[in-house]
Amino acid sequence: MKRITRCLLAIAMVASPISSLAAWGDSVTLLAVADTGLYKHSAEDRDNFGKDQWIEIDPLAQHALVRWDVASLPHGAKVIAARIELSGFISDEKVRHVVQGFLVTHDWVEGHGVNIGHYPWSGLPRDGASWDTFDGFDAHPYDTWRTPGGDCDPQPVATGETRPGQKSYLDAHDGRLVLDATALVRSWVEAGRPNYGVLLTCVDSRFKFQTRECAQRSPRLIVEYAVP
Ligand SMILES: [Ca+2]
Repeated sequence: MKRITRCLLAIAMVASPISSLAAWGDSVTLLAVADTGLYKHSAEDRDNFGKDQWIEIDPLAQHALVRWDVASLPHGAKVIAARIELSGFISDEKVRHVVQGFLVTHDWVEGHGVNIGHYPWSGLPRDGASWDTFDGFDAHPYDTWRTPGGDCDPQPVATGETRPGQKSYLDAHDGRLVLDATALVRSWVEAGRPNYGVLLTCVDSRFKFQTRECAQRSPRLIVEYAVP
């Protein structure tokens, strides 16, 4: 008898509106269209690293900006789930790396700066976002963030962490660092917030990941959605 009840319940769920949404669900994988690191102490906080192949993040002085173009999602799409995937490097496998993402509230420019391995950094193109400015200090010295290190909402809308035992180098084979970004993407797609990308920080350690300049390991955004 219980078995029959369960069967009837299952049939009822399939016929429900929620299940029909899921049945029409689709997914899209987006590669980053812009990314850069924001580093405090980088030649008075103004150097840009928009063309670097790596970004390092930590809680105090290193942030990342990453943006994807979500315009390919159909008008009226409902976001079922979304996740960010990062190919990265763990400096200490015993440390749990927790990464948080915040909704960016001001537009920014990726720029063409590259870390040439000298410290303190200097002589780099300053034509894109830095710790201090959102569109390049050389051309627009007064276009500073309201909050140095990037303007964003105070509450995180994406969170992820490394798994215990995950190898130091995260790629397509060893897995990636995955952030649940459902709330973030809903903010853009359903709540109408402007898409200026996400600001990433590492909560209590350092985490380094590869940028879109490394095409095979570009930050990815996977969105599962339904069109009612
Ligand atoms: Ca970049």
